[in-house]
Amino acid sequence: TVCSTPAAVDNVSQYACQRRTTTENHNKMFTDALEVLAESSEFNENEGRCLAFRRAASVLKSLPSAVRSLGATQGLPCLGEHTEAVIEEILQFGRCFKVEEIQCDERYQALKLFTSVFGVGPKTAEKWYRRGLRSFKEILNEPAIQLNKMQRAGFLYYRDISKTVSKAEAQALRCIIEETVHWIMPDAILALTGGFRRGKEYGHDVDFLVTTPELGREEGLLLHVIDRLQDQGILLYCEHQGTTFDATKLPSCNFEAMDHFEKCFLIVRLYEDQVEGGLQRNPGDSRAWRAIRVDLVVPPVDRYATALLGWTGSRQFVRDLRRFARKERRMLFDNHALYDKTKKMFLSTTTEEDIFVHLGLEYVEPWQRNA
Ligand code: DCP
Ligand code: MG
Repeated sequence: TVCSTPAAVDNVSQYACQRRTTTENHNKMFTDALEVLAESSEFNENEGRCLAFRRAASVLKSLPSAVRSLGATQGLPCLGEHTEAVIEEILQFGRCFKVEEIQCDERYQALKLFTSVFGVGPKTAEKWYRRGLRSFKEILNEPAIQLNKMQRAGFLYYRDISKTVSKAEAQALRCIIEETVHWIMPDAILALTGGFRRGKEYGHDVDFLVTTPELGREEGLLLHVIDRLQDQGILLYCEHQGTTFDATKLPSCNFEAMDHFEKCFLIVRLYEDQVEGGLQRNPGDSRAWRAIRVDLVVPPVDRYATALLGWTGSRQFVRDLRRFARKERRMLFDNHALYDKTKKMFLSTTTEEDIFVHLGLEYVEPWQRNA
């Protein structure tokens, strides 16, 4: 498909929450390149540039067809001169010199490798790089390096958790978590969120929201769920964080800040024979399994809608929802609440639709939020 008529790209909003972006990306060639540039900017602590490249990539993802000429990008928002140059180069040569240079860069390679470990962020990766470390072997053999519990698990299960998780594996996990949650509390509410709720075929982890129909009954539920998973022998790693949620606090302006709901970051054992289409093994064989990263988040039920919207993502979609709320509506939105600065009051949100209505936005389905 060719996108050459300027009319085809007319009226694309600068806000991802006013665009519909399915998992079908017609401009992967460009967005992959921009993602490398964004990541490299992130490693260089240039947040402005990083965000600019991510916004540009997000706009291209929303287009109904492939960009075939620079003219086709006329009138699109968020495409700066750097992005235009990248698009032009790829159109002309099929590749971008700057991107290839970054991919060959020793520092970029090391930071990318290190941050692919569960529990290792850009700061730790940078520290290791500065020490002259370049490989996992060097890190693990360096006596002065003290890994925390999360990083130890990250290395221990690296092979499995760096592999993508399929939709079938996510469904199998959903069954396991559902059975466990409902065994404890039959009327508890469970939702698969993250990329799988957006219809993605693959993910890096599996995200769930858990709550109860009555406010307050969620207290203690997660610790109980963790105990049960432990009893089943499938819990390989667990970090539990208690709630620090404060209902009187205004929604945060800082997108990078973690929400305050009770949650746990897990690594769970999933047996192959629990996955539909998984390999059938001969009787007597030891059961084959893989490790998978799972997040369980427990908002109180009156915060379920904001939490669901926040955890469904994509990151870019939610980031722009928050920016739109602030800039266009004088409202503050985060995973906990929606607040109207003009009326000086919290707005009630029972469903995701309510949030879009309050913001004066057309409803965007989860599968259209792959910005
Ligand atoms: N999120 C959040 N707070 C966190 C972590 C994530 O609000 N501390 C949100 C942002 C994401 C969504 O939850 O849009 C899911 O996070 P993931 O990192 O799991 O991203 P995805 O599920 O979208 O992608 P992937 O397929 O990589 O798992
Ligand atoms: Mg996810």
